[in-house]
Amino acid sequence: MQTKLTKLLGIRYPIIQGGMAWIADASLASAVSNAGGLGIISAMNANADWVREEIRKCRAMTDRPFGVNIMLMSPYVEEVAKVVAEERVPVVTTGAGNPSRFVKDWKAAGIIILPVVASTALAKMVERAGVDAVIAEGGESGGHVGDLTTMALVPQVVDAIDLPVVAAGGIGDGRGLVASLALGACGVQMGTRFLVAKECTVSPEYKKKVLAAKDISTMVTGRRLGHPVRAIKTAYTNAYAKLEADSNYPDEELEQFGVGSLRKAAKEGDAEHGCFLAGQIAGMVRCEQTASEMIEEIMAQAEQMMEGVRWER
Ligand code: TUI
Repeated sequence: MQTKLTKLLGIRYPIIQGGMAWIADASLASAVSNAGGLGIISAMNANADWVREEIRKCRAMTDRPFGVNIMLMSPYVEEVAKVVAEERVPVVTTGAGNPSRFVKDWKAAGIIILPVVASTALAKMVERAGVDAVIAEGGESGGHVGDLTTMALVPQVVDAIDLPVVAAGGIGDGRGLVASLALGACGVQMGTRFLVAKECTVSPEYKKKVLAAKDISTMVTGRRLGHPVRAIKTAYTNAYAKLEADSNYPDEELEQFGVGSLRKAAKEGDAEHGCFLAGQIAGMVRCEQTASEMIEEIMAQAEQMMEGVRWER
């Protein structure tokens, strides 16, 4: 399936793997790229040395294009922004902020830039800054979420800018891919489904929680501090929600309550103190598969549905 996205990135299938903090490393990224999608290394809150090492590991495991996701709230964002330019990473995606100030340096290094946006306002700003495409992510996604749903956001972003738009949030199979194309997107980004890829090095407990999830198993916490995140409901998210609703509980202590929770879930599988970020499609994720099996299954389902249907893509 050729689309504006496969042509822009030089990949076989219009599927980008989401940049999941503490999870998306060179192992998962290279597997997705080798399977014909675009694998992404998450720079999360890691420093420049860690990011450089993962980039080099990924290059050793694939000769296909791959990307790095830069979380713009990271304390190391400036040094990581330099590393991706020095290493001439093929693609950079960004999250949780406005990446406009980095665009000039990244374009000078030949990098294809795809910011994640949660509004038409940011989509227009990054278009003016000179990015190549945008990823419009609805609040069905896991992790840091915006207010709009994918169904409402994607067509409005498509209408607002002249760049290719990738849909994200709530997409986990071929039906979601075809629906995204119908909304005017040229491809999808998926995170939650890839959590249970065989090549995903996340803790076994994390995979178990995703596989056991049903439709209503996720919730959003963190609105009070301005950083809403969607995660699987656990004792930890329930405790967080209680503290968040308690106006006598200070913001600083709430902030402290969240520190380290992503790492504890991803690396240690700590069910009590870990925050297991996942999107609303967790309930559709049924089995562990290789990244290649997932992508081939999604594409076969999408191609079958597309038979007889031809939209611009
Ligand atoms: O960024 C994500 N997902 C994430 S980041 C993350 S790590 C984290 N840890 C603690 C607190 C918060 C985050 C886990 N998951 N997705 C991309 C995304 N970006 N979703 C929404 C946005 C977004 C929201 C507002 C992007 C820009 C924006 O505008 C801000 C501005 O400066 O205009």
